[in-house]
Amino acid sequence: METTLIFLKPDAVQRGLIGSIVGRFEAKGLTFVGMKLMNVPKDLAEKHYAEHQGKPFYDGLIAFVTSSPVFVMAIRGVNAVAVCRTLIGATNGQKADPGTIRGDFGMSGGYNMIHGSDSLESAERELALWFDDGELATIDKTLDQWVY
Ligand code: RTP
Ligand code: MG
Repeated sequence: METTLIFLKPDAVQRGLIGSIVGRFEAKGLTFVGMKLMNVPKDLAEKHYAEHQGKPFYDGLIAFVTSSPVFVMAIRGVNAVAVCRTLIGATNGQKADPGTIRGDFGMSGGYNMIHGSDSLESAERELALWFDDGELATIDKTLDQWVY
């Protein structure tokens, strides 16, 4: 079991796509253990995107994700990190495969609606940034083991 950090960026929230996108993860059989709508403090955005500091798109990216609320999720499942990245699709919506979130809903490379952790190490780092200790739900899978 892995837990990954996903958030819907301001463009997805503003376009009214929360339900459509969340529904894809739910239908896939993944389990939500955290969910919240929040404004992103600048220091959190900077810590989250530290690997991109200095790149040409960095300042615009920080301005974008701090501009209005994002919808944050902690999603659990077998191979959840890779499965969620597959559901999300390539960074640029023009290149993302049909059937993926970015491939179906967007045309932009920067305003691309959604973030997903790119490795288990990133997921652990990002979950600790976005959720407090004890904030994630505890789920006893023995109670619903007939569901994937
Ligand atoms: P993310 O981290 O948001 O899940 O997306 P990703 O792994 O597919 O892409 P990454 O390379 O980590 O880039 C992080 C975010 O920066 C914006 N970006 N803009 N204009 C550009 O060339 C450009 N490149 C990246 C996107 O919002 C991207 O998701
Ligand atoms: Mg990334």
